[in-house]
Amino acid sequence: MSLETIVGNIKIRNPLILASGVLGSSYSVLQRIYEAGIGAVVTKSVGPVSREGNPNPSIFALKDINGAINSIGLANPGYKHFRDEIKILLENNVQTIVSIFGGDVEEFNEVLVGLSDLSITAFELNLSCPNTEKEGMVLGTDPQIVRRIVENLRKKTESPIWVKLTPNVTDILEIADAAIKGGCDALVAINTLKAMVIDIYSRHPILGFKRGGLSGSPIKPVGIRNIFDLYEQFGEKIPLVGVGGIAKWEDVFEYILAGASAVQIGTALGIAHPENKIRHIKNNIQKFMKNEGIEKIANIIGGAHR
Ligand code: RRO
Repeated sequence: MSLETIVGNIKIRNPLILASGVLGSSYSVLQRIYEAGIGAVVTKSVGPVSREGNPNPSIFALKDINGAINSIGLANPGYKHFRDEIKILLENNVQTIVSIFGGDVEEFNEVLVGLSDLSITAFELNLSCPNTEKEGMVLGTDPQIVRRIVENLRKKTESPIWVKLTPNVTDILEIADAAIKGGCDALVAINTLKAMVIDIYSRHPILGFKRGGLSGSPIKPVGIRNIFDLYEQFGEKIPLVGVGGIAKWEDVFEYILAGASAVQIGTALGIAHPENKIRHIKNNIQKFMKNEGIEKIANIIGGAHR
């Protein structure tokens, strides 16, 4: 029995990947979680220059429903300052997927080219951040722009290119099709859903940026539906990475059966000692596979369609 999975041409030792943005971008934290047994890590999204992000509070926990609303606002050190952290991770054999963003084709280009000498495991294009005025999500909602960005970057790197999609569109399949035509190697679905919270006593929005993105358990069925639809439309033409509300080992199988080759875990790892949760999920995945007679992950990808 093996937990190994393949996304495009990358072998990952198990289907669990740390989602972007949850544990920051310092190499020591990412390395620790990798050593605890996660299959790969995705960094916080980095752009062309450093950004402070949106005013506090920028995260609000929805404790009763295991969710969160964030409006971090792409806070990041800029790719030039982030290079050294990525280098250390790669030197220590941590499978590192670098999430990048830009405001237009040229900015995406600058970031990718500025990091492309590092033999990065994969780039994840963040075309789906809900928390800025102009960038990110606007790009990711226009199929022509998506195709142009992917097509352009495809020529600039040997590393695989994954595209992270927003669910905040009428037709995610149209955007996915554009990314595939642009030449991406995998699709990642989904980013957070547009959301908001208001304090009834102060009568003001709680987040500093007012609006935010919803993550965690409440969005799991939305993620499953999107992966199911993407798999039904594109089948084995493009590998899918499922993300949204994964907190338990059962959620991992649900995403795989919908069509994901691997999954990313985000909000559920934003806790003290996330290593313990990784170990717990992994052990239970192993147990379930043994009990169900599942030899390898590939045998059940998309199983809910058969
Ligand atoms: O930084 C953020 O506010 C953020 C990003 Br880049 C993203 O892709 N998704 C999200 O919910 N927040």
